[in-house]
Amino acid sequence: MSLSKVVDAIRRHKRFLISAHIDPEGDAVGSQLAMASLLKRLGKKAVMIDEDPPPTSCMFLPGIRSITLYKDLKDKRAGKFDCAIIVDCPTLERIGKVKGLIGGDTPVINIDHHVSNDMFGDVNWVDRKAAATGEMIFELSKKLRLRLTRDEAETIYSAILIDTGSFRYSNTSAKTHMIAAELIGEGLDMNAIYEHLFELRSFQATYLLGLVLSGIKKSRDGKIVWVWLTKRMLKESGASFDEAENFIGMPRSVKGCKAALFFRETDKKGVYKVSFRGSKEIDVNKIASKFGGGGHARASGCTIKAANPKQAEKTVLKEVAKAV
Ligand SMILES: [Mn+2]
Repeated sequence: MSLSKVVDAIRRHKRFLISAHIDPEGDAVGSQLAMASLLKRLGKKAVMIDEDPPPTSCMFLPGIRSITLYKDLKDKRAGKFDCAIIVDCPTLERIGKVKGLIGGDTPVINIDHHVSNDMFGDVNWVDRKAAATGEMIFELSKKLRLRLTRDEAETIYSAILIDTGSFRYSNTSAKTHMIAAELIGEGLDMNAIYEHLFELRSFQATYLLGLVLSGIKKSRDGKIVWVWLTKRMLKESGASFDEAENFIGMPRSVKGCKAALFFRETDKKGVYKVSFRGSKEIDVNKIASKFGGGGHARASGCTIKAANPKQAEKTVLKEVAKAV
């Protein structure tokens, strides 16, 4: 039903803005690229604009350099597009400054799979069972009767790979595998994609991982395990923040860990970002929501303000301790 409405809205409009959440990862970026490509094949104009750059690990994706950063836009007026498509984003606020480009009467299409999605669109297609927004773009291509090109298949496959941790997380379904099989059938080099997304890491990022792990901590019962990424560590290693995107997998895989946390300092003093990963007994979306964040039941994030890192840690751990 919602999917048909998305198709109707796409057919009715001509100039599209496509955006995704700040600090985008593979699902956000891959879904955007596939979406833009499909629209162009329908004879539409599509411009991808994000506040933050794509992660380094995704720079191999076809078309990635056609994503424009908000800060590089010469014309920042609203209303240049007759429709906005927001992918992989739980709230409109999460697209950051790009929101300012959407005119008051511009219809917004919301395509997402986050449990915390607040149905911000004029057309909302939210499938909380989808492992990745990429799966939904795949379904959309079917509905549009467009056979995916190899490049589109690669971007969608990468989106799915990131959000399922390469088919390891519990959100992976039989449907996920069936979609993957069809995508692979378009001639993808699965091994190369896997290496780009999960294995290849710069020397600097590997050094950074060492610094981050040297500060690993756990609660007395071992059910909560967390790490910190500080600006000092970034400086010492020479790595960029986005290269640390998979680091949370380290505390997460500690035996007995029910909730893994990844804290990081931001450029703003007193502002900290926290990523959460939970086991199946713990809903980390609920924990992140208490701090104005959100995401999925097993993976979520939030931003908090605190006087110092110790205080930020204490505030968050208190809420996590209640849940475990
Ligand atoms: Mn996603």
